[in-house]
Amino acid sequence: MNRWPLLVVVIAALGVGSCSKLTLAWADLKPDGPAAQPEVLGGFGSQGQISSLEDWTERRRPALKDALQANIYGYFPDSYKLAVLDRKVLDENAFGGGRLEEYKLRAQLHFGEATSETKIFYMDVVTPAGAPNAPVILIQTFCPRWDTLPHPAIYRPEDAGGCGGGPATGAMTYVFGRYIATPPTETILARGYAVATIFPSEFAPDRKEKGLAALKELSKGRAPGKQRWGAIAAWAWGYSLMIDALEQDADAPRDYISWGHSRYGKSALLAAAFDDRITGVISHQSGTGGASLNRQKKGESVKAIIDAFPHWFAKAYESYANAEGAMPVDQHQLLALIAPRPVLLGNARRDVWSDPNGAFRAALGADPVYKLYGAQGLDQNRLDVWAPGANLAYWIRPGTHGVVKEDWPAFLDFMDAHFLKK
Ligand code: GTR
Repeated sequence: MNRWPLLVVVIAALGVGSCSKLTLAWADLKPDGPAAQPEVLGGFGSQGQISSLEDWTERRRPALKDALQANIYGYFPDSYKLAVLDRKVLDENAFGGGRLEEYKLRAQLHFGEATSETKIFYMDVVTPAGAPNAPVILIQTFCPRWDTLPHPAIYRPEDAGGCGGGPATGAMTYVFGRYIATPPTETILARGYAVATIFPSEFAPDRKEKGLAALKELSKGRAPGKQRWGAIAAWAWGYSLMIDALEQDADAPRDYISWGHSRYGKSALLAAAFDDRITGVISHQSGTGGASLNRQKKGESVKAIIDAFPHWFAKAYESYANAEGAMPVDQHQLLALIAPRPVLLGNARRDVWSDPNGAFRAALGADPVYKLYGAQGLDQNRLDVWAPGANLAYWIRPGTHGVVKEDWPAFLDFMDAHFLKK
């Protein structure tokens, strides 16, 4: 008897259970729930007034960054250094015509006088032939670098696992979509974009105990009272490290687009909020702690996320479990920090665990700040309008949690609208 179908279903069910809750509910296609609420620091949003762009950039923006670090994500390091230890071309003709390079990197960070343990990790980059300054999509996924860019020359430590090959991968892509681990790199290159990837678990493992231990080590020496950062913030820092490495030999300004799905969707947003060199974001199904409002939310609650992933956030976030209403900040303010840069929020109608409607209402709440810059913020009043040219673009498709066939064409259309040099 052929047992594969049964095995695939069992693995798939386990995967869905741990990564997003399978549900038959679907998101309402009109804003459905309270508008973005906290009016931190005099606030903005439906009632809030910001007196000027200067008021926003000089006063509220820095204060909001502090509030997000203090209440949700923990503190980024005071300073850090990235060194390129080695860089080599692995293949001049990879993925249908790209130059594949590998960087060996060393990061060292400081809180106050203390220096953390040094972290060594790798980055792989593929650039379209003849376009050394192509916009770069910075990618982090659940799977190691050698799965994101499958190529035999990519360095992998001995005995290193991964997502590649075998029935488990089949089950994973069956449940979470064909692009969950591996993007369509040939198509991306042909459309004129480079891809860079790191596996952030190389410096901040996505594991409760190991992750917390690494984060404590990475936070050594922070000022008393400053929250230890969580993995979401450490991975966000990972996007900045990638840019540091790529910038070292850039001979022209480049576009950098932080790309992430789900937990890395949260980090991709946070990275752009804290690093102005990121010129665009694609944050797919980022949910709680990402684009979706914390208050009165559907799907994953603060309690559910900190119980399942205690290493993702600062300790302070725990105090808002079942008390989301007391939060002095909310996720529309994270989105507003990215203004006026282009952001795409990707969603799926039945991925109610990540609360697509809450993400839409957060975008509505961030919109006034886009307008303040004179940028086209949200150009839709319901969830199912697709306006890729808007700087706050919201995309929803049918289906569930994952990166599926329809998603990358939408991501590419959004990037073409914003980053393709005419
Ligand atoms: C889920 C988690 C979500 C989301 C997801 C993922 O289990 O509850 O917040 O980030 O994992 O990363 O796939």
